[in-house]
Amino acid sequence: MTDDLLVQLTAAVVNGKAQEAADLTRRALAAGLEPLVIIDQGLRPGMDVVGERFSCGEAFIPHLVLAGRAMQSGMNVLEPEMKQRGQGARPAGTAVIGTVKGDIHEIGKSLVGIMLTASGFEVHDLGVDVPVETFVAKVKETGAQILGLSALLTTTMVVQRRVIEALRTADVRGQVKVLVGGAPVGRAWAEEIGADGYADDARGAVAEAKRLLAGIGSSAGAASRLSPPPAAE
Ligand code: B1M
Repeated sequence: MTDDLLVQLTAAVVNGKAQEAADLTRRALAAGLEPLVIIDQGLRPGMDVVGERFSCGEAFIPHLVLAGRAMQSGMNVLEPEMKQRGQGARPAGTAVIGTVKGDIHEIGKSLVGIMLTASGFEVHDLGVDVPVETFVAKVKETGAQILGLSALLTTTMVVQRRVIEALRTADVRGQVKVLVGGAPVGRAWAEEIGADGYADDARGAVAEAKRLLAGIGSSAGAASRLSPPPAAE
C-alpha cells in the first residue's frame, strides 16, 4: 500500500499536480513513511523523470516548472514535520546557504536547508540567484561556520569558485568552511576550487557539515581536507 502511494506521488510530480502531490504526501506520512523515504522514493524520482524527458526534448520548461511546484508542495507538507522531528537536537552550528547567482533552482538547496535545520543547525537561507557579495556579507554578519553553495547548472558552477575567492578577498575565508553541491558538482570540482566539503545529496550535506564543524573545533582556520569518497560496497 505504501509502495503504491510512492508510485502515485512520483506520477503526481511528473504530471505537475501540486494539490495531488500534497495530498499524497500527507497520506504517506499518515501511513507511517519517513519523510526522507517520501522524498527519495516518491517526490525526487518524479523530478528525475521530467529532467530526463527535458534532456531528450520530450518535456519543456512549463513541465519543469509544474513538476517543481508539485515537488515543492509535497516538501511544504514535510518541512514542519522534519523540523519538529529535529527539535531537541543540540545546537550544531550556524550555516548560510543559497543557490548561486544566475541559478534559480531552489528545491535541492531548500532540502539541504531543511535537513540542516532538522539536525540542529541555525540556517540562514538566502534563496536563489544570490550575488557573490551577499554570501560574503551574510557570513560576516552571522559569523556562520558553514557556507553552503548550491549550483544546478554547468554554467553557474563557476560562481562557487568566485564566492570562495571573494571570501579570501574579504579576509573571512579562514572563519568559514565552504560546502558545495548540486547535480553537476562533484568531488573533483570541489577540490579544484578549494572548497572544504562536498556532498551529492541533502543527507550527505548534513554529515559533511558536521564533519567540517568538528574540524573547526580542533584546528580553527586551517583548510580542512575533503572527506574521502564512501568506500565501494
Ligand atoms: Co532546470 N535544469 N533549468 N529547471 N531542472 C536541470 C538542472 C537540468 C539537469 C535538466 C536537464 O537538462 N536534464 C538542466 C541543467 C543542465 C546542466 O547545466 N548540466 C537544466 C536546465 C538546462 C535549465 C534551464 C537552463 C532551462 C532553460 O531555460 N533552457 C533553466 C535555467 C534557469 C536558471 O537557473 N537560470 C532551468 C529552469 C528550471 C525551472 C525553473 C523550470 C525548474 C526549477 C524550479 C525550482 O527549483 N523551483 C527546473 C527543474 C525543476 C529542473 C530539474 C528537472 C529538477 C531539479 C530539482 O529540483 N531536482 C533538473 C533535472 C534533474 O535534476 N533531474 C533540471 C530535485 C532536487 C531534490 O534535486 O536539485 O539535484 P537537486 O538537489 C539535490 C542534490 O543535487 C544535492 O542535494 C539535493 C537533495 O538531495 N544538492 C546539494 C543540491 N544543492 C546542494 C548543496 C549542497 C550539497 C548538496 O551543499 C551546499
